Amino acid sequence: AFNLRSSLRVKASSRHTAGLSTLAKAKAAWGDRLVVAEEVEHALETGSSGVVALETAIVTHAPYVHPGMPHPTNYDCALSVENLIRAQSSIPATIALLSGRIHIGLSRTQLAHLSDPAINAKSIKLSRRDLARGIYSKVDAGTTVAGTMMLARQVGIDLFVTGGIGGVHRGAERSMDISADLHELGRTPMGVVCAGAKSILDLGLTLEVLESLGVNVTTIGETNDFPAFYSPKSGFKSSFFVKDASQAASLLHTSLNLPTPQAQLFACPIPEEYHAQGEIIQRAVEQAVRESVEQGVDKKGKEVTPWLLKRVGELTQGKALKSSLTPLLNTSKTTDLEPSQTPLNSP
Ligand code: PSU
Ligand code: MN
Repeated sequence: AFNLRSSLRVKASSRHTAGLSTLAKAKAAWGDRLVVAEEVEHALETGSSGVVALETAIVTHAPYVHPGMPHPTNYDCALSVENLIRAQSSIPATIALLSGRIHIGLSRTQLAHLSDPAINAKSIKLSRRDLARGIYSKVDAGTTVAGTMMLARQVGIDLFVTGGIGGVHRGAERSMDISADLHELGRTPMGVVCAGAKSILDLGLTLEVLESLGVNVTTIGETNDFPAFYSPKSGFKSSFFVKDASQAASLLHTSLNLPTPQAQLFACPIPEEYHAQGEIIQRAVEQAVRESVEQGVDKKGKEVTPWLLKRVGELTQGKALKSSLTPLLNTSKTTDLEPSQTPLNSP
């Protein structure tokens, strides 16, 4: 979470607007379909603090998304992330659909509602394509990276923090299963901070598609190693690296002030001390993927991910869940940023 501090944020947003703020325009455009929490509205309108968007698909889709957080871990984790952001004097804006209305910033009661297994069993996983039907059917929905970015951008939020982004699935050359997250990164100008991509994906192809879509990938660290969520290195390289969060903020500031729509994707490797544990889990992921191919499960479309996650859970006796919280919590700590005046290093 880079707190793109007041002046910086206001400057970046005012470029998009003449007279009316982005938020005021969004309110006019969306009417009562849009509900913005008071503290989020205050921060956006006054620039008193940075605002950081958060997704909720990992809250509502506990059994199907990776890391597969069961109740009440989903609620606790979402709240911990919000608290980490507050600790860096930014305002968290957790985004979801509640009864078909877009909410930017959730109360604890709303977050608890969304985390409840009885409720989230009926919730939809909302990506860009799902917005109209979600509003029309007045459902509750957890937003994916794509869904969250799209809605955050509407109200003028410049920064979004998550664990792992979606990407290109293994075997996508046949299945065409490529997450809408990648396309959203190619069309929505904001900073997205992650710990890598979902561990079950094909990372090489994911980076290729990001390049095709015009998305720069920046590692925050000493090298341009692209992290693999559970471990600091994936064997693949990012297109750029910066040494700390303040350089990242400067790059983001530059990007937001260009008249081009792409997001800047930042990858925060997990700290070295989690590496060993991460290796064990990544090996279980590889084994589960191999078994899915042997058993023909890999051809079953939407069933593949839940199957793989269940198998990884069995193979690691539940350790995967605990470890998967680390990268998410870590990205949420990489944060309060004064923009740096020092020049960016080039890889
Ligand atoms: N990262 C993970 N696990 C997940 C997700 C991300 O490690 O489950 C969620 C995010 O909400 C992401 C979504 O945006 O999965 C992508 O889903 P799909 O591949 O269906 O686009
Ligand atoms: Mn998909």
